[in-house]
Amino acid sequence: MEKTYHVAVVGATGAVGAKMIEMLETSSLPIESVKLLASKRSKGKKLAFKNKLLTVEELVPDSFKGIDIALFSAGGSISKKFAPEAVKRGAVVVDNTSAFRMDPEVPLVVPEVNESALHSHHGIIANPNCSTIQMMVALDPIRQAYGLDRIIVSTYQAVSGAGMSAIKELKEQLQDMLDGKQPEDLTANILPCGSDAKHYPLAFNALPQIDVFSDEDYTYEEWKMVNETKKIMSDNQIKVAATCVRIPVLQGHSESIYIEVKDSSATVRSIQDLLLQAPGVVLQDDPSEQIYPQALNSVNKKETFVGRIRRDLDVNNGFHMWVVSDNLLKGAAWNSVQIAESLHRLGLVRVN
Ligand code: NAP
Ligand code: 12T
Repeated sequence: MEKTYHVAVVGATGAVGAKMIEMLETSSLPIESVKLLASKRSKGKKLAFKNKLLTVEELVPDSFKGIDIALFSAGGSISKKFAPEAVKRGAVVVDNTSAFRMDPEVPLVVPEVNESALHSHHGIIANPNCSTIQMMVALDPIRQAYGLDRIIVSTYQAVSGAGMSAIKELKEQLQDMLDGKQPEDLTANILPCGSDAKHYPLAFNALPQIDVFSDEDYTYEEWKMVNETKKIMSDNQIKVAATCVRIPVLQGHSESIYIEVKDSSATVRSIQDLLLQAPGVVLQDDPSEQIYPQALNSVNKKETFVGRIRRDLDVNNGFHMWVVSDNLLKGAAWNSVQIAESLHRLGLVRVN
């Protein structure tokens, strides 16, 4: 008889957790049961899974008794505290936070790119940052064919990446503006970053800060894109710089990406042909018909959309492109469930 799994979702009431539940409903994973975990605040709340109502339970260490797979998305401090508790009780953890991503013992996985890294797991697997994931899906086929020397990326990130409370804040600001409020009278308590000192309105705005500032005046979100790219592509030499910007979009991150490839035989046409075949990629690139990826069209899709591929006007091996994906799906919930499916297919749902 096929093994079936007891699955836990930690942070089930959040923006990512809600999508994890949806992704599990349609997953090929043989699921025996689903346990929904969140804070004490949500205890007793009921959420639907496959036409059944499940009751949200408060997260405690013993929540993981009998659990085979635990999907974490409740913030870094919760993962640091509870992921080891889950592993201790025999569960494999797929963690969506930045808590373990750069730990050399923890595989950082985008299944289309480095699924084989899963073989070395010791109980915890990290899901990369949303902005990194979609960039890896688009660029790895190009790296494999032509080599990648450098990446310069600017992101246009949706507010849902910052959670339910940020979504609510933006919606209220947008309504207030339409009702005639002046920008200086808007309420801002969360964005650009809940834990930072100052807050600014996002409505009808663009904020060049995601997460807190760090070394060299890059934000932590920008450093995540740099460091995670090197780890996933197993290349410490690759040059990467990022500028991460929050825009008043609800769902779907967009990225303007400039690359320099190593092999000078690459052309726009050959890159388009590669991406037509690439796993998880949909090419949407026909300027003559105004065809290009758009955040609105990426919502609730699992794929990464690529278009606007064109050569740089001055640098021989330089190319530009526009890359869009649903930050809550490929950027978070779908990539995590996809990792769980890979673990199952490879016989790696076990802790050692
Ligand atoms: P969110 O909408 O604010 O949801 C937070 C979730 O965490 C809620 O379910 C909340 O439960 C739960 N939680 C908070 N404190 C808790 C506690 N003390 N014990 C147990 N559960 C607790 O946030 P989100 O957007 O879903 O993101 C959640 C986390 O996922 C983020 O902090 C981030 O680390 C990660 N994330 C990763 C990516 C990525 O790039 N891969 C993208 C987005 C988010 P209550 O409802 O009970 O408060
Ligand atoms: N601050 O998982 O605010 O590292 O959009 C993902 C998204 C952190 C993360 C965001 C963030 C992460 C955001």
